[in-house]
Amino acid sequence: MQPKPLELKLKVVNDPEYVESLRWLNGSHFSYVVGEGGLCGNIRATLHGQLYFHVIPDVISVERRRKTLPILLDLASQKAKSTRRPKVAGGGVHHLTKAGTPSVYPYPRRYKCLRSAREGFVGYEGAGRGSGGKGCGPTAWTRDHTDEYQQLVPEFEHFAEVFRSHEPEIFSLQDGKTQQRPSMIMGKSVWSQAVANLNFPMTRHTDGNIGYSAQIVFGDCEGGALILPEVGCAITLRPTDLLIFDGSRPHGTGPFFGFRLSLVAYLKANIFRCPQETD
Ligand SMILES: O=C(O)CCC(=O)C(=O)O
Ligand SMILES: [Fe+2]
Repeated sequence: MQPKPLELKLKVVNDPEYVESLRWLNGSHFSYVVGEGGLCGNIRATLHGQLYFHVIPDVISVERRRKTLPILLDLASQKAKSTRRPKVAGGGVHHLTKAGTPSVYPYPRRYKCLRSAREGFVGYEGAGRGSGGKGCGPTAWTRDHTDEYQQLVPEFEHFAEVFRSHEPEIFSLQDGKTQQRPSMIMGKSVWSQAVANLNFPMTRHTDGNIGYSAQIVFGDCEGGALILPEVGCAITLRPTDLLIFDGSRPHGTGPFFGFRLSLVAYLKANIFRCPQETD
């Protein structure tokens, strides 16, 4: 039996003192000193009675991490054709910043970002951008790495099983949605796509997702909390933790030193604009 999580009732932060305590690195990238109220451990938090996040401990075993990490490193080292980096990787002064100008970068002089920052997408693209403009099919990495993809699927299924056992009602709503596009879902999970972010300090952003996302963090780093500015929380995930959170709420990554790889699985809204499957 899992120990009961600490239940938190969150409030939207209107506190000027808290806002003061976030030192903005630029228009959207905040600095947060972990230790000043950072959360860690077995926590379930709600806002107005709705689940905001749930940190579930002891989910990712050493064995699972050992198996998955090399695949995720490969995934994250792709040269993404379209990248969110210019929008959300931040600029200005950052602990790890060197004036990196990756080739995918449209305005090399306007932004500075981490030379080592990488991201790669696994699973399925919805309608619209991505997949070379075609959309509605597997991501390039998924198409080219069938074996590796098949090895990742049980991980997403494992996250989904943990999600189901801890949040059965929310899970079943999301599961119901996925039944409309089963061939665009990663295995028997409730997510259509995932991103591996390597050394990628995301600025404040929201993702165009439906329902709840799942996140794990690998690495050897100091800092790197997931910051939820709307509710004044910063969560530091341990290597064994699974985080279930609503990616449509604002979030971003605090600064960190060292190696950090995060994997976020989500259900993209645009898969529901793909043609209906017929059987
Ligand atoms: O790396 C993180 O902590 C956040 C990642 C994220 O928000 C995303 O990939 O959309
Ligand atoms: Fe995100």
